Amino acid sequence: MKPTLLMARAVFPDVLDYLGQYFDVEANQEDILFSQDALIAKLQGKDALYAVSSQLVPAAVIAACPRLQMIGNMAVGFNNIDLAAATAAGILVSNTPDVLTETTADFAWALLMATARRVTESEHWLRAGKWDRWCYDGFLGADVHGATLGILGMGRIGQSIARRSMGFDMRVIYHNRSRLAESDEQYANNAQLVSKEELLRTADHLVLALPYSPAVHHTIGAAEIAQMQPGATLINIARGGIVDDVALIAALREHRIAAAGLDVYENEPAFHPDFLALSNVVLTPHIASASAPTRRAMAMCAARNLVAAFSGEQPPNLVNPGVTRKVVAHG
Ligand code: 8YV
Repeated sequence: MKPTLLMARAVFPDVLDYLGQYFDVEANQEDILFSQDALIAKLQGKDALYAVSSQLVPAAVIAACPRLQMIGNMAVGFNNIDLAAATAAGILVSNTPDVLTETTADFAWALLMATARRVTESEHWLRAGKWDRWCYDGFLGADVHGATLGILGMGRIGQSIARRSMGFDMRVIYHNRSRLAESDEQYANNAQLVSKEELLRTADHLVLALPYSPAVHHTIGAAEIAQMQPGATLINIARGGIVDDVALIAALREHRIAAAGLDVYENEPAFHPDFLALSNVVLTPHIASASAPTRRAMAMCAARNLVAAFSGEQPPNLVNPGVTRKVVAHG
């Protein structure tokens, strides 16, 4: 008998076909969003869950689903899953690193450029029919070339963002839990480790690329924004909750920093409505990894992790390798 698998959301049909070779799959191609109760009900009798980062899997779900043996998350971030509870329950958890690094770094730059050079703001103005003459001071933005790029969270994605700054003759500073190896710093355009205070004070463009955990909740709040330069831009491609959105809205409204570019929000997709009234913020709906090839690669990566586990192998992207697995042999 094949193991049973619940799909939290819709996925590419060929990925579903692939999974169907190994699992008895309950698909969700209607893309219904499951409440916690619905998820618990659907997971009864299921061995595995194919999740995405918007599908929360808290301890209550894990406790209520004793048969669950693995969660394959189609995301590099896995803060949607209570990892400690999953690990204690013997549930394997995997993510999809690497395959999205370059695409996400590309998008950080798209957001940075659009924010610094006021691309979406000026387009909205043009589309509204307001363009009747050229003006010497129309939509003056910040320079990107020659500026100081600050990166908070210098993992794979942060390093790839930094590397791209070579073409813009930028100086790169970063703050991270630990210093990178010298070769990685060189790769990242000779990035230089600084304190968080120096990063905030010095960066012309500050990009957030750190993973979310409760320890970094509101790591950028009113006090941190107050330390930034008045002409600075803030880019968040990491996770909602790292920035205090209410504090950012107040700062943008009072032009305490020049602008922000956001792909992620607290409580998304129900983000703070006051962002909509601000012209100095570029807003995108959590699409940093959304290139066609990368989303396919992520979907297959999550699927392969699940297949590996139920074929008796170690999933390549296990995030809780210390887990005492309860995956039973399924042939
Ligand atoms: C995903 C992401 O699009 O991988 C992540 O952690 O945030 C995005 O790439 C999204 O989370 C899908 O689950």
